[in-house]
Amino acid sequence: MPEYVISLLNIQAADDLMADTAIYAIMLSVQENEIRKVAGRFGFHDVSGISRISAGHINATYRIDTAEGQFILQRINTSVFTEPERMMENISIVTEKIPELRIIKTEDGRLCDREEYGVFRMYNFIPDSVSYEYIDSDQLAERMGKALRSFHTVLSGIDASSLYETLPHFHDMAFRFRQFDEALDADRAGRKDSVKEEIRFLTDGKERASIISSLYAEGKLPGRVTHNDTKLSNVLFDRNTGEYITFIDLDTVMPGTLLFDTGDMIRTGCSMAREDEENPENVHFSLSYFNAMKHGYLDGNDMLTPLESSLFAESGRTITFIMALRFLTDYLNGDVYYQTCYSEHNLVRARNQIKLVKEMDEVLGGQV
Ligand code: ADP
Ligand code: GN1
Ligand code: MG
Repeated sequence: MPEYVISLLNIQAADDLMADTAIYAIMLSVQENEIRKVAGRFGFHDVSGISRISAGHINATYRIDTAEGQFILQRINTSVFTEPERMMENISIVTEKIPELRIIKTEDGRLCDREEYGVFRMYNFIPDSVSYEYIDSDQLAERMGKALRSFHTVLSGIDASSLYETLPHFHDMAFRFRQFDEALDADRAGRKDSVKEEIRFLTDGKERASIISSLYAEGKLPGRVTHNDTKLSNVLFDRNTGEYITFIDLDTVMPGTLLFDTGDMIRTGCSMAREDEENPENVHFSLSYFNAMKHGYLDGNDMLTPLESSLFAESGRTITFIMALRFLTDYLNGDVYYQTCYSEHNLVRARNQIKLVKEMDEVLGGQV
């Protein structure tokens, strides 16, 4: 499994990883200086190491090494999260229930730091932990299912009305189709003509893909506290024992349906390759992982209504579909939302999601 750590204090190591070292080196000197100042405002004036963790499409994440130990410092993407202080209030409510993950406040007691370089927050660094980009055994798939069941049990102790809706309409299919249609109309990057097949697949699939989102909007699926970004790489496991530690990336915790979370778990945990695998031949949906995950999540789970349980498989299809739609929308818009490393990155991601939806239909068709 790949590691996503680049030391900012070791340009030689970065050299192996970055295509354009000259530009990266300039970026490094600015960032290192910024990070030291920000860390100071959290009370850490003796930073001995800074490493960029490159997993994640939205925020910028660093591990900082200090005399008091290691910490996670994140620059929050304020184009996406426009009210970071309110988002941090949500996270504060949730982390009260998660002893493994603590917010480190600024020296003057704030949940995040808003200064000249942006908005930053800090957490304890969870040592000996690992997150995966894809699963390689039934055992891990079952563990992932159990992990989400236990996380949902923890969230069920929180009153949904106490949370701010950080990103309204996040999984609202009608809203995502409106964004898609706007991107098609504008065709800002001039890419529309090159992705006709993908556009057709998504357009034709609108009705079925909207089932869960419509049931939720109609109040037929209960509103609960949900994570909304339960992809595999947002879960930390113990590097030595493989045991689940905690979900991280709590930015999108807000009211939703549990099916948004089971869906993203299935999307990422039953794919046999990374989300951005460049060889489509390697992208497959694993029925075996799906069954293991399903046992892990559903066995002994008394939270779900019969309707929720019956839509478990459909949730995977729905969230995989919505991600195809969102990646393709961003591709059409010229890659303005997700971090990308090359010009076709969002297209590769979108195509992989489409392939997974097609394979789900082949192997799970009857489970809906
Ligand atoms: P993003 O919002 O950009 O996805 P994440 O919060 O998911 O950022 O963090 C990115 C990566 O950083 C994670 O996949 C994980 O590897 C690592 N990470 C984040 N928080 C912690 C933590 N508290 N302890 C250890 N590693 C962490
Ligand atoms: C983003 O932050 P990250 O990388 O965990 C996105 C999710 C997508 C995911 C796809 C706020 O999550 O919705 O499912 O990428 N987060 C936001 O990998 O848009
Ligand atoms: Mg993440």
